[in-house]
Amino acid sequence: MNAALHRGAHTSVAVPPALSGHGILHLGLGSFHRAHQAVYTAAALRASGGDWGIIGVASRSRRIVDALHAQDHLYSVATISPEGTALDVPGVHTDSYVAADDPGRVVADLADRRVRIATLTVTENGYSYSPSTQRLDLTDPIVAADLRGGDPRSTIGQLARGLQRRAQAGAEPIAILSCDNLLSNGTHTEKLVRAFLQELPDTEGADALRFLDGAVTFPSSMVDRIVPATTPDLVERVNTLLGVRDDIPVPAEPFTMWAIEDRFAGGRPAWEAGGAVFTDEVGSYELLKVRLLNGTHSLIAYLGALRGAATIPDAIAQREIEAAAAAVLRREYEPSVVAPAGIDIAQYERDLFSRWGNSALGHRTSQVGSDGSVKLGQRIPGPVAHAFDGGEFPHLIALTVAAYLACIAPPAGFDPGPHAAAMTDPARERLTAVPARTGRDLAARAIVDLHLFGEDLADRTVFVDRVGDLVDTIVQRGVDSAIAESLAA
Ligand code: CS2
Repeated sequence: MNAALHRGAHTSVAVPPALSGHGILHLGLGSFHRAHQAVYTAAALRASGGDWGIIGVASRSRRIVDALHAQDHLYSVATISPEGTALDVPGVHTDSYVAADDPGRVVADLADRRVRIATLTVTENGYSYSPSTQRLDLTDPIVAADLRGGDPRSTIGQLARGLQRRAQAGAEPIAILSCDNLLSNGTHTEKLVRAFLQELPDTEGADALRFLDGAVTFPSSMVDRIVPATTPDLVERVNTLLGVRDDIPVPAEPFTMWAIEDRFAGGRPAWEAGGAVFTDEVGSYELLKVRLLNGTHSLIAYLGALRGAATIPDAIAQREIEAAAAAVLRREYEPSVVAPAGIDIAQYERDLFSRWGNSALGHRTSQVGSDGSVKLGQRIPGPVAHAFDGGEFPHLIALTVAAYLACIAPPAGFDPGPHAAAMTDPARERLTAVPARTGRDLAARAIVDLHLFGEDLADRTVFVDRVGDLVDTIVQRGVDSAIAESLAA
């Protein structure tokens, strides 16, 4: 058995940068963070140094934290393409812990003057946002408990309580940087943190709100890199290449992108050394990515699962799915965006097809299809409104929603297959609680009653009905009929 990865180990891959202090607190210690922000931070530290080591916080799971402690906080990122696998060891984490095991520590770390940036990858589902009220979800029992006091457990509660403590402890400037696939993710996070503070009694919230006005920034950012879950096979492959044991390598594609607003109240690492773009056009980057990449990705995942494909590359290799993906991308998503300066949309789209087709990566349809109730709310309402405003009907986006419903809340007697069954979704129970008699019932329950995708979509009856009819087509005549009908419409 190989020795475990540690700072003195001799490996054939790059030596991790020297660390001097922890300027960053990261919430959400999953694979994406470890293959994205950590890699950019390693490049920044290698190029210009600085005390920008990262304390990583996992919300509940001990697995990554235990392994990081056992491995000197080192792990490898395996960049995988059909041409081969390249390894890097970012080595930028100074410490890590599980928030649930150490409940007061997130608040204390956010008040620590050495921490000047808090980054977040807590997923679309981690913001305690209610799409129906379009504000902080005060009906969420965790948020309600965080508002009453004690150690906060929701991300927004942790940020608000941490900033409150920081305001009392010297009010040192700090930036809160969301790295999740949400539109205007900085503004969104700020709005939710402020909403939390506004709910507190005057004497409690007012100081923190004044601190936010003067010394806290919430830059928006667009993050992009396809990072599938780690498999036992990858662990074995990496260990052979590395020559020492790493229990938690992260697989990732070669493509990577980060566009960030340059508003860091407490300074920042030189992330541009890793290729990050600092720009005032983050909004355009976000729309481009969340619609063209993520929106089309959802379609590929749901159609793929329904046609028996375990992975995204297997799905996109099927002629019917490739045709549907090309149509939703070019006819329905592309017209709703304006490319940021310097981005050639035709090239961007060609790259998307080769990224989805990266068969060496094995990204699972069940992974991309999970949490659709929160992901689709970011991806589809804007392009649907755009299509209707232009007198067009977004048939393939309707198909995306129908395929999502057929996977997550399959009508009685319909078996969407094992890949759909493996998708997790916070709305699964609410969607299936009342058995739907028809596709239209199911679509109305999701879009109108539960407001899964916001107010605007709930009011578009023709869209809701079309989604329902496509669910019936999938159930009665099969997914291929639904694809053919949508392409021909
Ligand atoms: C995917 C994203 O799971 C999903 O919904 O669309 O995780 C996608 O792989 C990343 O956003 C790529 O940057």
